[in-house]
Amino acid sequence: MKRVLTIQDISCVGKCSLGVALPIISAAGAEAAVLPTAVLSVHTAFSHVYKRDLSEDMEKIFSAWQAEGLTFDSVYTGYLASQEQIDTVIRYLDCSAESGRLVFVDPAMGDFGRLYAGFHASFPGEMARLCARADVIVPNLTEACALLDMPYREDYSWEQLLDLLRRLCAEGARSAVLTGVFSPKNANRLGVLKYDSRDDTVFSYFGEYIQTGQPLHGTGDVFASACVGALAAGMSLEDALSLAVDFTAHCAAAWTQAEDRRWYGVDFETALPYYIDRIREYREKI
Ligand code: PXL
Repeated sequence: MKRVLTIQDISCVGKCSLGVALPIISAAGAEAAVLPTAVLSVHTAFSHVYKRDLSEDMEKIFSAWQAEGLTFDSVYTGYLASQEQIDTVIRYLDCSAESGRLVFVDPAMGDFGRLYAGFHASFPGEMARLCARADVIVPNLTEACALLDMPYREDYSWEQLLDLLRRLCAEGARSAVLTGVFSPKNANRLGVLKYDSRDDTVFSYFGEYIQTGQPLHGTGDVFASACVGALAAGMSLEDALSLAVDFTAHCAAAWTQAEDRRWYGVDFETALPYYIDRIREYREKI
């Protein structure tokens, strides 16, 4: 069984970060090891947030794991609570380099052209240093623009989006995947655009765009976790991305059908059987 280490916060209420990564990676049939970066009473889109930063503990946990000789098949980072934490993760990656280990970075920093509450304008520059060490990065447009210190614009052309991805790879990432991209041929299809620097290839996949009437929180975390789980199950990056797009659409659809439509997160719970079925179908085919 693959062992995936995921490094992100635990928002006690909020259906994001470790709250979705743990169940989704487990559903993929992989072992989920966690390193919480912070404990938050709720995620930062709420108004009253109590936060305990775990930077000091992270360093000690890494050391304790190294003393145990613990290694991971993949390392998946999400919301990091401070620039110091980015340095800690980079140090860990550099001193524990294992051949064949997948480094997957979701530079969770913002959405809709704005950084999440609490992040300083210098944070994306630090996050770019972590992205440079990744095999796969999955920014949304806000994060991609912030990483490159470019203006956020919703009307970038297809060629300009590809150029963003090429630039992200030029900084070091092997594959750069832009999330939340509309199909240029069909405005009802939403998905991903990937550039792979190893073989200079472009891949895109679009699933159903679910009209929700309001922005949904936590979909980036659901998407990234589903992709990491599918990779741990053995799928190619293209197949894992396609499944993650479809699963995220199912989570949004489940949310639209729920009676209580909680504003702070999607209903990934009721969509999990779909994800498990797709992973099982893949396993039965190979
Ligand atoms: O969903 C990304 C995320 C993760 N963790 C925390 C957040 C957010 C987005 O707002 O606030 C604490």
